[in-house]
Amino acid sequence: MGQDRRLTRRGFVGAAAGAAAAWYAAPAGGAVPSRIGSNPFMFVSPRITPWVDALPLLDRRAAGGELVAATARHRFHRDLPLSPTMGFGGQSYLGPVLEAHRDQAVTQTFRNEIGRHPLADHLDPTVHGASVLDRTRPRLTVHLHGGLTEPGSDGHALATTRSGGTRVHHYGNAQEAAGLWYHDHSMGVTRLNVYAGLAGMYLLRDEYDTGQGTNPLGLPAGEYEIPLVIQDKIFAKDGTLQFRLATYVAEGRWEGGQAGDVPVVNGVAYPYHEVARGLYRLRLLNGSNLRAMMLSFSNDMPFWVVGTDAGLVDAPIETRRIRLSAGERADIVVDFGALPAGTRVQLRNTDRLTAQFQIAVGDARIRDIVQFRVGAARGWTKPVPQRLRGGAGQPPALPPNGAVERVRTMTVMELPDGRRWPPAVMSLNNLGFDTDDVEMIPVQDDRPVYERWDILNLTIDDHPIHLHIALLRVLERQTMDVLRYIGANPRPGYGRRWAPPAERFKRGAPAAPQPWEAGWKDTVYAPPGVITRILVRWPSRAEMGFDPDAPFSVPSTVAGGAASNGFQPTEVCRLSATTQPEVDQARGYVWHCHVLDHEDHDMMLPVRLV
Ligand SMILES: [Cu+2]
Repeated sequence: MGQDRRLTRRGFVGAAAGAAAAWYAAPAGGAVPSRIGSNPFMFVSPRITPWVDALPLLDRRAAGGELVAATARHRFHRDLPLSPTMGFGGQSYLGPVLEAHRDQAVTQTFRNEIGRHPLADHLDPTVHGASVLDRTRPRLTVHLHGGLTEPGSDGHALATTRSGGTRVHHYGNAQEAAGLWYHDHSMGVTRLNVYAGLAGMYLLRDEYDTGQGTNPLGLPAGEYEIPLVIQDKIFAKDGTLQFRLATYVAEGRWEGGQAGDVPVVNGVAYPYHEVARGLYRLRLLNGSNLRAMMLSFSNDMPFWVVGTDAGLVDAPIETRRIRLSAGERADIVVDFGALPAGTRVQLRNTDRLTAQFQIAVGDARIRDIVQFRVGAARGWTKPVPQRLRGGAGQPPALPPNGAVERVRTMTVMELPDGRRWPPAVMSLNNLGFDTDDVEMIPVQDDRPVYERWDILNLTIDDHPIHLHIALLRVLERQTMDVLRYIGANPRPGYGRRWAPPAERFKRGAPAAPQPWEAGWKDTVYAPPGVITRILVRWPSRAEMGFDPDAPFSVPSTVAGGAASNGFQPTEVCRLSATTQPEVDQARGYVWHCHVLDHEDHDMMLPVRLV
């Protein structure tokens, strides 16, 4: 394959279907699988008894001060042994729920005291940014997902520390109450660091959504407000945490995506929780690497969405299901008071992995996730609020969509890479993270800037797209003719922007967003073969109160490590001379796919606000 290899119709189909077919034909990677079920291509966890461990209620503490990330040992289930893991703030897995208040700035120091990586054997030193050093001296950089954060505190993927290092972040908290979360974002190892435990929730409060029982919105609070970090895991034959999923990919090779067969909530597999008869506010986070979940209750009871990624909706939205991609959050109110004492009801997932994933890897299923046991005691007996915005004692109603100043077309692709195994690299706009072709956003002093982004998912996989520092609203989705689009627009070599407009290739009528996608978000589901149109709101300089393009330091040793592994995703890739090999400064933010395995390799691009 030469430098001008084009992604022809045949080439593109080959990138997806061909890869799956090739993987089938490949020999297993040398290591002996620990346990294989009916599908010889995937690992299966030992059978685990559900509903024997209580749901852990995560520690809460005020944001600010020092949070140490360290290696630990954690028990995911009564019948499983201690697993090597990572956690923040002395927790053996995940971190405490940090609580902050609007406009009360905090200084949050993250200290890296991580020892040998608990998933060292799974680490692939050949993907972008990773090196063998990450096995013994893992990197850390912490991103506050959904935060309006100055660039040097945003947890840029290259702004990492190694063991012993600290990084001081300033969080202005100059934004509405919302359920944010913090997690590692280190280039090339994010999927392993988060899977091992480096994530936590960050509840931002304001004068309306105070988190107290007296809150003017009438939302359940105290013991009736429960953060739920939902994830999926695989456990090895010996019961310890495993990352590797596919038997035919050698251990220590990037696998394309990780989906487990055991649900873990707040760090425990199949937990139960005893609830009083009344309303509960559940702060849901899909903290999985890849898996999207369609969540409902086993008795099909309705519940109410009161907030999405970035804050409250105007009024509670009654629904019986809600879909969360990896990285998305939902703020829901559930009425256990309508159920008789003694009722047991499970929060469950009815979504399946994509057909592509099932063919290539297998259908690792997650169904019932957490069991609620309704007791006799009365709990939060106030009614479900009628409205959440626009009234007295409420934040202002959501504004109408601002006028779009610019439309940007973005492509989501999976490209063949014959020199790798598995033979694929993930890409946005046919570019890699080191591109010089940086998205430049002209921000204004005194008003936000609205753009429309048309995200074209040209693959047959799901990709949830996350923008740092921006807010977004889902406008509509429309099917497109991917093959005709590709045929009509020859793709240049990797590393040159390729995102032609798709107007001529749309099919059928646009579909409105799902009811649970109302309000401000920061992560959006981009389904395969679909144009996902979003309104992107870039904050004004006045709102930010900082220079969004201020340079910040990046340890050159880390960057050097990145360059020294010789990452070259395809024959036509050239690492940018301006950012490699010795970087000591960086600017701006990133946008990326929130499948952690994808952002690690190399579905993440820079963006600058200028
Ligand atoms: Cu993706």
